[in-house]
Amino acid sequence: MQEPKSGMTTDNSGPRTVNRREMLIQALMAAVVLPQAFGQRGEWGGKQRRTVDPSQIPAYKFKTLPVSRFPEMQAEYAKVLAGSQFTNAKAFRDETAKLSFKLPADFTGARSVVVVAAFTKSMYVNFNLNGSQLRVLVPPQYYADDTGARMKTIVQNEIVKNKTSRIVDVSKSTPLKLLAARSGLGQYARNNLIFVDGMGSYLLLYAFLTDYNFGEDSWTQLSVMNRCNHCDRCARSCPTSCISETGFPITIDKCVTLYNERPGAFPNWMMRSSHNALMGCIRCQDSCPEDGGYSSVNGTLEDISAEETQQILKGISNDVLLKTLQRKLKQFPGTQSKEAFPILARNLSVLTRA
Ligand code: B12
Ligand code: SF4
Ligand code: SF4
Repeated sequence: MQEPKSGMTTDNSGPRTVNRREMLIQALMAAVVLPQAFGQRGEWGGKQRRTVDPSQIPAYKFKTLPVSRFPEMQAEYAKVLAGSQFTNAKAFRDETAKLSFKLPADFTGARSVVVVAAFTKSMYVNFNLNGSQLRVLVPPQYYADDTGARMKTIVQNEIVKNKTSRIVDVSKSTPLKLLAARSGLGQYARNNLIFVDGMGSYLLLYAFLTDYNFGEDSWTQLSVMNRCNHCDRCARSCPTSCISETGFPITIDKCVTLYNERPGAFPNWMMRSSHNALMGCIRCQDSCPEDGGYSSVNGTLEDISAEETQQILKGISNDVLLKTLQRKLKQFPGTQSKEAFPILARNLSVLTRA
């Protein structure tokens, strides 16, 4: 009988090739299941940062709640916002004023809400500047993600599993983190984000109302992710010190994202070195041990040419440039209109002078 060649195994169903990809996946899988000792406060117990096999990360996870839970969540959300813990900054109040747990007037027959967490990786983009490349991060949420675009269809076909139930996307009008925490889909953490088992915090949340009755209620008490009780890495990594080492929630007034998502000059107190992404900020996620592995799963967008980079930095937009950038940057918010373009110009410019 012929001996199996190196790199091949035999079983009852005949020879099976273990290719380089499978060997790599096996090695990565072993790394995933290695226990992550997390000893001293705020430090990695082990020497190695966790690696994750991207093919093992679920595309999405979901939970459902009956809409009879809406009044409780509405009262809870309104009470928190009326308290003194949260900023009165106009940008924050404008955003949160749009959010509630109220049924839309044209869908009072909704029975359940489906809350979905979709794993969403960060992207990088290369700008060509002065003969070299500047590699810039585009965090989840600032580019059009394929799974996000298909989410309503996924909910209809894979979660509700019938074509007759009505599904309405209420992601833009619902307080998503509280919904995710109350449904048991995820937990709040010190950095004020929601973490979901198997995807860390590298996720986007979505909510859909449906007239389908799931007949279950996964109502969950609010709790903080256990690891946060003996860790403060996000607090130490936040460039503007918005995260408390001792309490919750964050000081939103200081959050880089509050300023770089919108037009206008950055506050004088914000150091140039605080900026680390084309929009938003990634520090409280990429420093978190619970996000270890997920933060390394990323992709790359199409390069921005030297000429396009120059045009952006000069702040002069035209229809052709906007169209090209919308395609290359996958609908990045600063490419959506001539009015939004100065946000892209400002955000890139502060990174080039860092
Ligand atoms: C307004 C907003 C912002 C504001 C304010 C952020 C904030 N922390 O509220 C700004 C512009 C700063 C922002 C920044 C970011 N955002 Co934002 N943002 C939103 C938005 C529109 C509303 C959030 C909201 O309701 N805030 C109001 C407060 C009151 O809500 P809350 O934090 O849930 O408050 C609860 C807790 O604080 C809790 N609480 C208070 N004290 C305590 C104490 C304990 C012990 C416990 C357990 C709970 C608790 O009670 C409150 C409710 O009852 C949502 C989208 C949506 N539709 O919900 C996205 C959303 C929250 N953002 C998101 C993201 C990704 C970000 C950024 C990471 C983007 C980036 N890369 O920069 C940063 C992260 C900043 C941070 N560390 O929080 C994701 C979060 C995904 C996740 N994993 O959780 C969301 C859900 C968007 C989405 N579609 O997925 N964001
Ligand atoms: S770094 Fe992660 S685990 Fe540590 S306190 Fe912050 S959110 Fe919690
Ligand atoms: S997004 Fe950046 S600035 Fe805002 S809390 Fe997180 S680390 Fe701090």
